[in-house]
Amino acid sequence: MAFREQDLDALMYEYPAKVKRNRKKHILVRDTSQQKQEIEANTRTIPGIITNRGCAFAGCKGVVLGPLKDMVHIVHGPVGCGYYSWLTRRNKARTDEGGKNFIEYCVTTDMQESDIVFGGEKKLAQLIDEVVETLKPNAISVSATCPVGLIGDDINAVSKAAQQKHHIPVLSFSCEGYRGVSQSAGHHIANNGLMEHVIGDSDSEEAPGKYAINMLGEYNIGGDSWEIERILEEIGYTLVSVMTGNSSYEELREAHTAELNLVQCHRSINYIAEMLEKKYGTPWLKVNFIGIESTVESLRDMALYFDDPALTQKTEEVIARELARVEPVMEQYKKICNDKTAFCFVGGSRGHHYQKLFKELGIETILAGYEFAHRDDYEGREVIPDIKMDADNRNIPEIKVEKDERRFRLKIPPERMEELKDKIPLSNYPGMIPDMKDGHIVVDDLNHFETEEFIRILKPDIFASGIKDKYVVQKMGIPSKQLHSYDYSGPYAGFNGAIRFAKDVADGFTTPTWNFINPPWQNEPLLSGTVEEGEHTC
Ligand code: CFM
Repeated sequence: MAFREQDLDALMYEYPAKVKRNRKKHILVRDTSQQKQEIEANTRTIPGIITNRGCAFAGCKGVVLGPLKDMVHIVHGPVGCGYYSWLTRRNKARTDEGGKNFIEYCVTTDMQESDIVFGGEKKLAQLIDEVVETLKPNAISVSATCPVGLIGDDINAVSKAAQQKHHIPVLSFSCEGYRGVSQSAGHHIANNGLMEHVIGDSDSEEAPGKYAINMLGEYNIGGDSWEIERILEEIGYTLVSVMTGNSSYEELREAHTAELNLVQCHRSINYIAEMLEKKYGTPWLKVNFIGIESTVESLRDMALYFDDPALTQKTEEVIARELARVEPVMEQYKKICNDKTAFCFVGGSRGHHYQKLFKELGIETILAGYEFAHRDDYEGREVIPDIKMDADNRNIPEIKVEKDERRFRLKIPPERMEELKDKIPLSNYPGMIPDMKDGHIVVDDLNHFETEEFIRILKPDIFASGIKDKYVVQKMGIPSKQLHSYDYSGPYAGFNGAIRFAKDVADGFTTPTWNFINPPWQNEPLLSGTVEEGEHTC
């Protein structure tokens, strides 16, 4: 069914006028006849609306810092903030030979009422002492939760003193949950801290090998980066660091030596990508390793950047071998998935990245969106100068990064850079909207009410989102795929990941479970009543 802009009014029938006006700016129906379509994003969710978003603390400690395995990440706050950010994101990490791995630990100051009243700085300092003594990490992060900001504990001063006392880096992050409008603010805060205190903090001037790259915005959910690394290493790339999946403080210190930065998740890490370009002259390339075609395209873009016949040849050899292996398997699953439709609503990049993989299975994404992305993730980076700064954005400190006169080096000549920009997404991300088809819907910060209404009207065959809405939708009889945690499956990236995804999705359609589930409304109406004559009782 074709959905039109006018249909939105009917969909929002329950909303008060003010809410309706607000939400309409966050939803658009793709119309390619319009040169430019604008969407509102990265603004506050209206109180009372059930959003899927998280908080700034989640974005900083949970998303960007959490995967760094040789660090201990201290949660300064009530025990709940520590407990609920403990292993809830599937950023996997292996212990390297002789290396440190604290990923399974939950370390928190467990603030009590007396700490809230009298301050928690002493408790934090004691905890840092204990962590250094018992775990001996390579570095420590301290992340602030809401009450810490409210009572004014100076985590910077405590961390600095601890750093001097123990001679290991103790980094503090003022990422109180209420800063900004979502976890996106936390990404920015973490990016700033890593750039200021970690990246480039080593004496190395040379990369450890040929075709040296960093992989930014890849968090090894369900083992994704291991599959990407398998491919890149076979081709001959030297992976200096991954930010931050299965990575470490020690790896990140070397990141300035790379020749190119790949950006998988633009939303969570574009700040570091930009700062690395400014400080060291390292360009960044937007890649997407979700889906076979996207993986092939990204590998070819990388080869074009390095422009070395041996690398290009090896790239093509690996692509040809992998395609011959995985395409026949994908064909089998395609028979089950073909001609189906999907909703694809995930955090800040997967709502876009997974559309091509769905397409390879013959599944059309008819509604997509992000929980917390910004306008540039929807409309492309050229809108950045037009994005209005508001009070929430100003709440996140900007850091000033300047050219490192000693280490700055243009990795390729400016003319070649300009030439390449016409061919590959170098220092650019065109966003989700240009890839959507006419009549398809883009929704920012989709909420539970709208989820149910869009499902009622568009009846998708599969719903891709997260834990908060998965089971509600599954009880409607619609297969639901968690694209944050992958439903405990994965990897979904690269060639092997595409096959696993295809299998999981096909299993979702064919499981006999659906024969045993009858949603209540299929058997009986939700409400029934009779009209009888009689006295009013109210
Ligand atoms: Fe980037 Fe992510 Fe995402 Fe994200 Fe996230 Fe995640 Fe996500 Mo969940 S960093 S924006 S804050 S790709 S945890 S690994 S799946 S919402 S789409």
